[in-house]
Amino acid sequence: MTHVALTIAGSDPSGGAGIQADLKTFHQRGVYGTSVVTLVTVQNTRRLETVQPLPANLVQAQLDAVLEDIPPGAAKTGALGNAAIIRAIAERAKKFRFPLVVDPVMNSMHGIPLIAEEARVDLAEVLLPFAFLVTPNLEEASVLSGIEVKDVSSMEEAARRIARHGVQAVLVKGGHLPNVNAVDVLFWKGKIQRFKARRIHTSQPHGTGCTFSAAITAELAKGCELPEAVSTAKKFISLAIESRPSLGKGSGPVNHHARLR
Ligand code: PXL
Repeated sequence: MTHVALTIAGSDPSGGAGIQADLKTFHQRGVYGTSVVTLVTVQNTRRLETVQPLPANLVQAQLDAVLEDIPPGAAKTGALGNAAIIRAIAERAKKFRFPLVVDPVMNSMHGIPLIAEEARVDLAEVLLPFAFLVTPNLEEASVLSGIEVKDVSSMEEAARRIARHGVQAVLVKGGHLPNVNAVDVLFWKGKIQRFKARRIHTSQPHGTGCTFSAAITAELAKGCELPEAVSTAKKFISLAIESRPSLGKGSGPVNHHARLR
C-alpha cells in the first residue's frame, strides 16, 4: 500500500525549507508526496529577497485537483502568505477526512514575514478549528496564545490556550529555549507530554521547522498515533540537524536524507 502526504506551502528555491523540504522529507520517510504551492520566495541560504503569494483561487484550484484524484492520508500547511489563501484552504479543510497539521510559519529564518501580520488572527480563528495538530515555535506560540512563551511552564500554558481555537492537539517546540535541552510540549486529549532531545549547537539550520512538521505528517499518513509520530519525527529531525550537509554560503539546510535505524 502506498501512503500519501500532501503539503500546502511556499517554495524555497534553495531546497532547505518550504515545499522542497516537505517533499524530500515525505520521500525519505517512505511516503508519496503531493504539493500545493501557496507562494514563491526568492531566496538562498544567505538572504530572502521576495515573497510573492499566488492568487487564492489558484491555490484552491491546485488543492481541488489533487484532492479529487489522490486523496492523502495526512496533510500539512507551511507558509500561507495572506488571509485570502488561509480562507481558501480553510474552506476545503472543513471537509478533510484526514488529519491536517498546521505549521504556523510566521517569519523566515531571516526575519522576513511569510504571512501578512493581519492574517495571523485568521490562522488562529479560521484555520485552526479544522486542524488536527498545530506546531508553533516559541514566538508563534506567543502570538497564537496571547501570552509570553519563554520556558517550559509557559509552553504548557500556551499549548492549553491555543487548543481553545478548536485544534485537537498542540505541539509547542522548544528548540529556541535558552540553555536547556530541546524540549517540545504536546497537549493532546487533555494531557501534557514532553519530548526531550539533546540540544545540538548550530547556527540555526535552515528548514528545521518545515522538516520536523513534514516528518510528523508522514508518520500520520502511515497511520501512526500522534505521540509515536512526534517521537519518530523528533529522532529524524535531530539526526537531520546532526548530519547536515555543509551547503551554501549562509545558513545551510538540514539533511533530508537522514536515515533512522
Ligand atoms: O522555515 C520557514 C519557511 C517556510 N517556508 C518557506 C520558507 C521558510 C523559511 O525561510 O522560505 C517557503
